[in-house]
Amino acid sequence: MLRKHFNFPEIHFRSVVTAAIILTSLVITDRPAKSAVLALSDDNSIAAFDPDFSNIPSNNGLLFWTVDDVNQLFQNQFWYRIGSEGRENSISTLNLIDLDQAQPADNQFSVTYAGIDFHIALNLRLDGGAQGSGISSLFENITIKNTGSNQLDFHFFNYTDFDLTENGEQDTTKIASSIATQLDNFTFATEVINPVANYYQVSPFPNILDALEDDVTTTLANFSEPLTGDNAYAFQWDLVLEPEQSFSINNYKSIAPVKSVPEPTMTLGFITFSGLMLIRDKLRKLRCIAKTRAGLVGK
Ligand SMILES: [Ca+2]
Ligand SMILES: [Ca+2]
Ligand SMILES: [Ca+2]
Ligand SMILES: [Ca+2]
Repeated sequence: MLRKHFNFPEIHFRSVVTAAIILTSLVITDRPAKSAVLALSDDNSIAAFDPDFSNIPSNNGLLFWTVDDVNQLFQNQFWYRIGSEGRENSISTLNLIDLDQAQPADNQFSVTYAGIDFHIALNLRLDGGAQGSGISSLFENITIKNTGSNQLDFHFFNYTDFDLTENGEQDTTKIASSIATQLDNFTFATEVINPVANYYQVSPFPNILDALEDDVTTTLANFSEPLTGDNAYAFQWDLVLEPEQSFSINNYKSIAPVKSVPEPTMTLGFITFSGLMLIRDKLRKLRCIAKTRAGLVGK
């Protein structure tokens, strides 16, 4: 059973003002020193992604996301499985073959991993809001390419554990095939994905993380009822890729203060409905970006 602990002492979140200082903070915590932790910063927001493998499952991938110095995220990472049977593995177990964080673009990076007969390219872009606004968004584009000469039966998972307002215990989470929402008294998080997932699930932490890390084949359960407590959720895409074929996924995660939603005494259902009103615009934007990306993928 995994035990949850904060990835970093809070003092480091509150004292950092630049990505460079984050890197210094990382080195002096008890997390093993990593030369390649990628810091993202934009306006009121900071996030960090560790592209290297850690044998502590919750220390892989995106490790925090602070908005106005308040951390909202415990972990966001990707797992995969080849074939209909066998175990899943974190993408950080693969060979990191490319890493690009072009300066001065502190708010984005891309990493590419290579497995046997496939590549996974991950692009992350952080867009913080004005200082004090409590608003932030994180855009993820993932491209999976079959680099072999045979058909590839590929299963891809995006796992997300928001702990809103620095504590997940009072968070309520709901998920469906193309959207997840989570809120507490202060913060509202939404994730919109494109294309729609084949499977999805919300469960108390660490059930999904355990399932992604064990030796048993995992298919998410499509459990979507709202859950309150320290939850995590995941989406699963099942793909069949022909040789040289690529598949692109776009995920749009956003954070906002509950007070910015124009109704003071709403239920989760109502907020979800409000969120849906915003989604049309987001999906339109995602399709637009997906088309642009698709143009790049074939090259
Ligand atoms: Ca911004
Ligand atoms: Ca909370
Ligand atoms: Ca499993
Ligand atoms: Ca949580």
